Amino acid sequence: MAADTPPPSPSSSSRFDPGDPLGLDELLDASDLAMRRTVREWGEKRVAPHIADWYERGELPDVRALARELGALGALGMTLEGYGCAGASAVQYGLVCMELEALDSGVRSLVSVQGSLAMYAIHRFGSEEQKRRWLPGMATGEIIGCFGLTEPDHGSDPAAMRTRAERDGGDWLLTGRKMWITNGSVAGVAVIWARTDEGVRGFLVPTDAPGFAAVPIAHKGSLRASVTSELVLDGVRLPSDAVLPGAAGLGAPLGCLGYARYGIVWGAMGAARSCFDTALDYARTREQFGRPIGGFQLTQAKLADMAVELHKGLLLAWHLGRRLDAGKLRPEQVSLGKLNNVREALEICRTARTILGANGISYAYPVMRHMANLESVLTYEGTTEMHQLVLGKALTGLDAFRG
Ligand code: TGC
Ligand code: FAD
Repeated sequence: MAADTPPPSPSSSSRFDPGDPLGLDELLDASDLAMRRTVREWGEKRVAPHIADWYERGELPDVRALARELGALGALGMTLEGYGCAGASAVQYGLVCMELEALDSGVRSLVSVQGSLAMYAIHRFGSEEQKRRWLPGMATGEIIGCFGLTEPDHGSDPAAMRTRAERDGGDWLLTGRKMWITNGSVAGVAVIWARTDEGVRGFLVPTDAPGFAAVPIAHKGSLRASVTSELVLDGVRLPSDAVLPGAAGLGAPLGCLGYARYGIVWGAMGAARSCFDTALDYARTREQFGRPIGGFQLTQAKLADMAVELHKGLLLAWHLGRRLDAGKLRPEQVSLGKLNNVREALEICRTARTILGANGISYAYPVMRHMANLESVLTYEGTTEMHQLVLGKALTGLDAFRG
């Protein structure tokens, strides 16, 4: 640059886009944008017109057809290589999670559990035979998977799990209960984590095995358009090759949570975006005291703060995605992302709710539904407190989990 050329300075020569105020789309390449567009268009046609009704009725109807369509989009196990999986980047997976959660956290949950938990566990810890048996059908959505770690009495502290697997001749016998299991009642295969004499091991349980039962959990005030179940394992007999050979110790199931938590970092911003867009539109058109409520300074302060947190959260998600694609993402960094983005997404949804006034509590708008969903998202895949403690331990070197 010539000595007399002034350095670039902020100017208003480029357009300000209220949907992308930081110009973050410039961080995405053509295939990222194409993937986002494809999933958004699918969701607008297939899910958006019905989701409020499904949610109110407390069901995700025709979940098997939905899973097959998501499989056809390449969204199931999409970052995995081989076995019919798309081998996409972590950033693309994040964008898909965001589009799906902008529809409803339940749709993103279906995909997270299928791909990032069940398929990931088989891909990472399974034998070649297990991978060939399960993964191609799971990638197309023909087979739905679930992931059973949480128990009725052991959620944040899975190290204390009671579900047990014992050797019986050449077989394994599984006994115990798993609670709050997404996809449980519609799964063809359950990845079950159980205590054994050799420590925690993972088992692939075909859900038609005698002694296995999945009981849907009713009366939920959140994640209503999602299948959530209790799993009962009453002496389920499995052949010796049902155990995941590469998974030994609690590190195995905890190691599976990384990808799913990363997807939530993006997904939560999808729910927040939907609430922000709804609130902005409402603020421009709803009139009180003779003018649009978006013209009041207090409403503008809310919208400005929401936009700041939404786009900071997206920048954080993209940064973590780039680190994941480069093989440099640490679990503590995932904790930071999940902690921040879910907490801020919930705050954005709550603020949107206030902008909509009484309409904010109506299912005619998506805000209350997203807000209630995010209460589950705040809890599953590690509660806010667990991620604070993970970060606290990394910062201080002191483990505060056990007092
Ligand atoms: P700790 O001694 O810290 O760890 C035991 C072993 O695990 C390793 N490890 C991890 N590895 C990879 N990624 C992580 N995030 C890991 N966290 C721990 C660790 O290095 C160690 O390995 P090794 O080789 O030394 O043995 O274990 P701890 O018992 O002290 O527990 C730590 C704590 C509290 C962080 C952990 O228990 C935890 O994350 N608790 C939260 C449980 C949780 O998140 N459950 C999620 C269930 S699945 C779900 O919610 C699905 S919802 C899906 C949807 O619908 O979207
Ligand atoms: P608890 O562990 O009992 O915690 C209760 C409260 O105590 C929380 O606020 C927690 O942060 C706090 N607390 C606990 N220990 C400490 C501590 N040491 N210090 C400070 N505070 C502490 N699990 C699966 O395995 N698979 C699934 O597919 C799945 N899907 C789910 C779907 C939904 C809709 C929901 C709601 C949950 C799902 N879960 C699933 C379970 C989820 O992972 C657990 O609910 C979560 O890990 C928390 O466990 P808990 O509910 O038993 O709460």
